[in-house]
Amino acid sequence: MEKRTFLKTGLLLTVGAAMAPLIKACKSGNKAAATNAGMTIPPPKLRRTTPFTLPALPYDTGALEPHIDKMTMEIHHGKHHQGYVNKLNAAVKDTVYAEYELDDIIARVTTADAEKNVRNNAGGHWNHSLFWQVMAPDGGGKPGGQLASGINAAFGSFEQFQTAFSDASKSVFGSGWAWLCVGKDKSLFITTTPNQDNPMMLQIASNPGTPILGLDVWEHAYYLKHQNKRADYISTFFNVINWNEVGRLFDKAMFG
Ligand code: MN3
Repeated sequence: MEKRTFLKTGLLLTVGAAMAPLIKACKSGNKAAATNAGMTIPPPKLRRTTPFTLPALPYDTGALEPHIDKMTMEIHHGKHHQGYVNKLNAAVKDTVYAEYELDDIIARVTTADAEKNVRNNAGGHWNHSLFWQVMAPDGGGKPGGQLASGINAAFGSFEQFQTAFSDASKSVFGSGWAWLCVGKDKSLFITTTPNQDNPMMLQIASNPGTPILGLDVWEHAYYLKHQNKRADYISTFFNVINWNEVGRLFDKAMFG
């Protein structure tokens, strides 16, 4: 090979290798028409000009005692969730996602290795932002309104829903989430996702839908109080579910 040709080829290969993750991210990020179980990725709401920030808790860190302890809430919100926010800001830098809103990132992110940090930290930010809202100090009891009818229609009764949701939460192997979702056909269903994935990740989720309730079953969510007893944590979660908020999300997903 002539020296000049070699230098040129060598340079191209180097630039090519450096650009590959970015190009990959751009390609998948721009894939706008993909559908999953009838759900289509909506056009992006360009553009976001400020970094992601940690949303304030809608109650005091000790407000969910004795069901969820104050120290767990302090670490879970102040350290774990803050960590996802910080890492997400770093992960989207210089990618196609840099100016996307969180929902738009979630809908587009793929399983590509180059997007792993975006996937994990966008999911972490989205999932916890929902999680804090679907709990409340005066929570628990049973849902009312349209949601009560929806749950009865889908699961037979509230008690049957509670059993199914608890079983799904226990079934997550390792770290992940259990969800109550509204599907494209407007029916309620329960699903789980590993790690920080969620059902709005249309390029990833095996059962896509709009989550209206989510339960974090990572050990960091319960280990300080319940140690290895995930079942106790799942059972106590039902004492703090904010059914008013879950009902509002249900109505929004069902009726716009
Ligand atoms: Mn968590």
